[in-house]
This record gives sequence, structure tokens and C-alpha cells, in this order.
Amino acid sequence: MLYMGCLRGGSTSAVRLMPPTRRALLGGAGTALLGGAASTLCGPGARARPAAKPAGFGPVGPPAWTSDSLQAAAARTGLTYGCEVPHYRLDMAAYRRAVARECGMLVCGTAMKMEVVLAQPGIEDFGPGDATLRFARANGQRMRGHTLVWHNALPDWVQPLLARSGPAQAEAFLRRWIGAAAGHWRGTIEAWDVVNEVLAIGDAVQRPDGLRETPWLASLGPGYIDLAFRILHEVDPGAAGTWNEDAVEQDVPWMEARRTRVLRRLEGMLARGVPIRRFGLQSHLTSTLPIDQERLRRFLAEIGGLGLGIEITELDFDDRAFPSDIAARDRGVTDMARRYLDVVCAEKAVLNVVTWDIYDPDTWLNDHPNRKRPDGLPQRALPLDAGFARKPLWHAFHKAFRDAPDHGAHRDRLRRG
Ligand code: 9MR
Repeated sequence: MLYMGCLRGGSTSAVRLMPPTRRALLGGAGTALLGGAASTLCGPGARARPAAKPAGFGPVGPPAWTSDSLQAAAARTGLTYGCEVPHYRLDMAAYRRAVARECGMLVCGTAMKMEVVLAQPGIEDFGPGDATLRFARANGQRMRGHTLVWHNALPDWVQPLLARSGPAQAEAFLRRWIGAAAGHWRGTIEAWDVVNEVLAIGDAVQRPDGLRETPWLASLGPGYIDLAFRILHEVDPGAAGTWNEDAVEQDVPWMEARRTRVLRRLEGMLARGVPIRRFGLQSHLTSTLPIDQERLRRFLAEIGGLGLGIEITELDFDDRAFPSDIAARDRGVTDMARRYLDVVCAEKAVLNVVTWDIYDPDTWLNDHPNRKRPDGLPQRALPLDAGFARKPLWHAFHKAFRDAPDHGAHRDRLRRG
């Protein structure tokens, strides 16, 4: 509704294209999207208006993780271990038990993305995100927010509207969206992935700044990244703003070039006073490429040296270069994991290690055309197997956490900002 009005109607009037939803009529964040003079919402000076504090997501309960869990081992060094959770999985008792037992932090796979929250124009659906947040809080777990600005997971109706909008309308839309999502969950999210995958890859690297061509870049120009961080800071100053990026972990020249771009951009953002507090390495590691521990160590240390925190946000292991034999495959995967985690856990700026889901059947790697195994077998990418038993990879994580130096004091300081 108002979103469409902003984009379609230019700067003068908000066009209500649909009747108000029950949620909007009853109050809450939806009201903020309907009310108010259109000129204050759609003009260049439009401010993100955080929603009124929601009714609440329940008290933070005592930690549910067990003393022999990944989280318990990580916490000893000031790290937090967590995983991505598809919201529908919370209907499955065994899944709930596994996640409560192992994790100190959760992140939604899709529930906090625009594709779910704004699937239909004028209707905000916070339900799946709220349910995950309630579950996390009841189990004493923290939440990451994923993700505010991404070229994927845009609802069908948003892309064409962004394409037709000028910078003022696009900025107003961005403010409304971040105001709605980060405003709704304000005070409950440790860190938001403010921008996700902003660097182009391969032949798509066309611009000198290396930015990916996206609807956000097209409508707002390269300043959209700084702007998004500033908006989040206005809406929820307690949430750390994270730049989450992929393909910066392994030892190939094109990833080294991306690491250099990351460092230069981070320096620029800090020099411009952008309120960024963390950098996230997605860490979808692949067995087809090597890991150079020294290069990785240097990269993490340089980010830490800028005063930023670091998060491992989507860790998993694509085992497609390893043999079909399960024992041999697990040896390959655990070896990669140890090489990676030993460096990661030794860097004091690293705060969170989050895997993309926790049990093998859920990994996205089985569905992706470029990631599937050539033998058609399911990937062994995650710490738990299909029966939620702890795999050799779980033991590799546990040992890496146990053997890691204690950087608790430094990590606590970085978390506080
Ligand atoms: O795993 C997520 C999948 O369920 C969603 O359909 C998809 C689109 O929203 O996003 C997947 O998660 C991606 C993440 O948001 C960003 N990095 C890559 C992840 C795997 O594709």
C-alpha cells in the first residue's frame, strides 16, 4: 500500500491499493505504514519511523544448551555457536530439541527477509520471525537478523517498483522497510545483516568499485550501503550492523581480490563515519578450493585491526570433491573444518560461529545446481546427521572450540560496541 504509493505515486500521495489488513487496523507496526502524511513518508527527507515497541516476545529463559554442547564449548572462549533455522522446522520436536541442546544463537533462513515479511504489498507478516524469536528467547538463545538489503529474496512486486522509482522514492521505501523490520524486532536482535552479498562475482564484476548490479544499486547508487547502515542505526542503535559477504574465505586469486575490496571498502565506510560494527564471512566452504590458513589469518586480523567484530554467519562444507565413501568424505570435511576453525577461533575479533542449519538433510547444497555432488549422494555438510546424531564434523567443531584460546574479555567488549 504505502510502499506502493511511495514508489508509484512519486512524492505527493500514498496510494492505498488494497484495504487495510486486520493487523494494520488492530495496530502494531502495520499502522505506521498506513498513517501519516505521504509527503513525510515519500520525500527525500523521509525518516525511518520505528514501530511502537511490540507486545513482547516472551522472557529470556535460562540457557537450554547442555554442558557437552557446541555452545558450551564455544562459550568457554567467549564465542557463540548457533545455526540457521527454517521456521517450519520448529514444528518438529526432534529438531527443536537438537537446536535447543546445541545452540546459543539462532538466525532465520527466510522468516526475517523481505520475501516473507512483505510477500504481499501492504501486508506485513512478522509471524514466522516472531515464532523463531520466541523459541530462541525461551531457550536463552540470542538472535541474528538476516537480512535487510539483498538482491535476492525480494518479493515479486518490489523489483519492478524499485526499477521504476527515482532515488528519493527508493530511499523512502528503504527507510520504510528497515523501519518496519528492524523496528518490529528492535531490542531483540544482536546483529543485523544490513547488506548481504554486495560484491559482484566473476564476469559480473563490471564496475571499478566491484559492486554487484542490483535493484538497490540501480535505484539508489553506491551510497545505498552506507545509507542502509545509517538507517538501521536510527531504528535500532543496540543492534550491531553487519556487512555479510560470500566467497572471501578460500585461497584463489579472485577471492583474494574480493578480500582486498572488502578491506578497502570497510576502511572507507569507517572514514565516512558509517555505523558498521561487524563483517560477516558467510563461509559456504567448498572442497573444490584450498584454504590458506596464513592468508585467512591475515584477513581476519586486518578486519579486527579496524576495530570491527567478525562473524562466521553461514558455515557449511560442500563435500563434492571428496569420495562417495562416507568415512573418507567425513575425513575430508573434518580436516577442512579444523583448518578453518583453528584460524577463526584464534582471532579475538570473531564473535559468532553460525552454521547454515544444523542437520544434513536441510542443507541447501543438495538443491543448488552448482553444488550438488556428481554421484547424486546427499552432502555431509553439517554437524548432525539425519537422525540428529553428532557426526565427526560435530566432534571437529567441538575440539576446535575446546582447543581455542579464551578471548572472552575482548569479545565481551566488542559485543557491547
Ligand atoms: O537457505 C536459504 C533458502 O532457504 C532461501 O530460499 C534462499 C532465498 O531466500 O536463501 C537461502 O539462504 C541464503 C542466504 O540468505 C544468503 N547466503 C546464501 C544462502 C544459501 O543460498
